[in-house]
This record gives sequence, C-alpha cells and structure tokens, in this order.
Amino acid sequence: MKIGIVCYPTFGGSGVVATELGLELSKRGHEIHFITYNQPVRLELLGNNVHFHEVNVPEYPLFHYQPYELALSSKLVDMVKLHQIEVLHVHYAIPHAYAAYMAQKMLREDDIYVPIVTTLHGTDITLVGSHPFYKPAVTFSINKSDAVTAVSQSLKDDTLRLFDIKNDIDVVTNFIDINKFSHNFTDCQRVMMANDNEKIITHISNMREVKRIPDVINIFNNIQKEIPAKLMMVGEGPEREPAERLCERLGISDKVVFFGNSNEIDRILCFSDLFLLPSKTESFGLSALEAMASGVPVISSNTGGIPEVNKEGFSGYLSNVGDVDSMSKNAIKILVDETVLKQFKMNAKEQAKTFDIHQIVPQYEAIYQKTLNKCKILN
Ligand code: GMT
Repeated sequence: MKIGIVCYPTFGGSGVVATELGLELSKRGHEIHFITYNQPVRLELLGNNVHFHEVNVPEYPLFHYQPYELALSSKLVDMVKLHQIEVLHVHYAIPHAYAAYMAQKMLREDDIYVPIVTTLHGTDITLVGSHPFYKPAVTFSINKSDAVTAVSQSLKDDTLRLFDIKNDIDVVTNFIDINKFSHNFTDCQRVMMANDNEKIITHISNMREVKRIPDVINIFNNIQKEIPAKLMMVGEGPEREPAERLCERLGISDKVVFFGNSNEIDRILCFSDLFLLPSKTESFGLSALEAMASGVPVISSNTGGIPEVNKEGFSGYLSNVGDVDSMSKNAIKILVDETVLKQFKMNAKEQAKTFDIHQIVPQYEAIYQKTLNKCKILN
C-alpha cells in the first residue's frame, strides 16, 4: 500500500508513534510518505520505501497566524496525486484530521477518493480538542474520517464522553519494538552517571504542566532522603527552568541531571532503576512503556490510560494524581530491596511485551484495508 502519514515531527509521543509506525510499515513492504513541516525527529532513515515531504508555509505580513492547515491540505492533494497515495493516516486530530478532510474533498473534484484514518492521541481530545474554540471542528473531522482509532480504551471513553461522535472508534494501543530496547550496549554508561551504591531514577517528557514536574522532583527528594540516588530529567519544556530552581531550593541540584531533548533515550533507560510518571492526565504514557521495555519499573499516577499500561504491584505502582507521599513510599518499597527490584524489572519487561509492535501494526494494516474496500464500493 502507499500510505501518507501526517504527524507532528517533534519529540511528542504522537510524532514518535507515527514515525515508528511508518518505519515498521515500510519494513513490511508498504511505501510510506511522511507529510509534515519538518523531518520527524525519530526518522533517521529515508530510503526507497520511506519519503518525507515538507509542508512550507511562506510568511506573509498580512497574516497574523500563518495558515498551516491550508498549506497542509494543498500539499496532501499534490502528494496524493504525484505518488498515488492510497490512504492518509493522520495522527493527532488538530488540525490534521481537518486538513485531510479538506484535501479529500478537493481530490474528489478530480474523481480521486483517498480514505482518511485518524488516530487520536490524547491532548487533541482531553486538553485542547474539547475547548469550545476547537470542539465543532474536531467533532466534525472525527465524524468525517473513514476510520478512527484511539490509543487506549480510556481515550476512546473520553472521546465519546466529550464529543458527539457518530463514527466507530477502534482502540489500537501504542506499541513497542522490544528489540530496540534490549540493550546489549557494551557502552551503557552507568558508571558516568552514578556511584555503584546509588539508584538511578528517570523521568522523560516534554515538561509541560500536565506532566506535574514538581511532583517528579518532590518524589525524588523523598527517595534520596532514604536511598542514595540520582535523578535523570530528559526533555525540554516550559516546566524545566522552574524544576531546576526547585532542585536548587531543595539543595539537590548535584543529584539531578537535566539532559534536554534526546534521541537516545534507550541509552539513558539502560542504566535506570525506576521511572516516574506522575502526570495529571495521560491517554497512554508511551514513555512509561519505553521504560518498561528497558526493564524499568514505573511509579505513576492512576489517571487516563496509564492503568492499561502500568500494572499495579507488577510492573510498578499507581497512586492518585498529586499523591506525592504514596508515590514516594511505593518507589522506596521497590528500590530498597534488591530482590524486589529485580523482580519488578523482569515484570516490567514482561508487561511491555504485551504491546509488541508485531501484534499491533497488523491492526492498522487491517484498518487501512477496510477503508480501501469501503472506498472501492463508493467508487
Ligand atoms: O503528552 C505528550 O508528551 C505528547 C502527546 C502527543 O500527542 O504528542 O502525547 C500524547 O500521545 C502519546 C502517544 O499516543 C501518549 O502516549 C501520551 O499519553 C499522550 N499525552 C497525553 O495524553 C497528555
């Protein structure tokens, strides 16, 4: 199949999922066309089956806001025609599903029907999409998609609760290529990061308010009072600077490393003992799954789709949002006993295997095929 993938090319989870999906589909013989404003960060290999088409939005002084959706719709029309793309898979409803619908309508004028598969990722529904400013357009574009998927049951439930949805929604969970996280590095650089007696705690996110970064720091502060430990903070975002200041106030700056964005999170997870994800809301929690795939247990909040990923008392522990005390106690419970820690690490890996890429990607292929069959009937 020739598949066009639209996503945000940044470090956010939806872009990572879209990129990993495209790469796996290309390995399975499909021709993949990424259409977005920058080359996606995890897309290192372009080749025969993987193409990137940049959407340009020329600056014009009259525009206060540059019309990205318009440029994207036009690019989609051009690329579908030029490369005979058969299916458009858009990740994150805003504004991608809307732009794809406009492209579909324009193409119809030339008797081309290209089905649209929309994957909902989380904040496009929970935080941003349900805002009254966007809601009518988001509802419309979900209802007009030929197929809609959500990355967790919880996100599907939220979508049905928050919007007037007439379309079916399939749950296709996020996935992991376990082999990529089975680090056989001879260069796992634990010695550079911590002493042998110190445990390594890690958090990865784009450090927005929803991630509750102060909770991460406060949980770590409680842990390090009981157990020698270091904290690895990976990612960039508006909460990073306040977090650095909080570390200073708590007098723990020498125990916390801020890495910024990294394309090599497997190299950081390889030496981690515990992962923290105390988010206010999380449709899935891809970073937690990546940690688990590296054999790192997870201390998280019990919100949104996280309980579908992190299993209480098995791959980690879950507490109510904001319950720093409970999260700290659970973290210490795992870290304090080497046998317990070893067991949780093994369990985390086992749990990650239930999201194996080779089980999940065929579900998307089946959805593409279904929309193509529907399309043949329509034509
Ligand atoms: O929250 C982020 O870090 C980014 C955001 C995105 O859309 O890029 O992530 C959302 O999609 C991810 C991939 O499906 C999910 O794993 C995240 O849980 C989800 N974030 C939220 O719901 C807050």
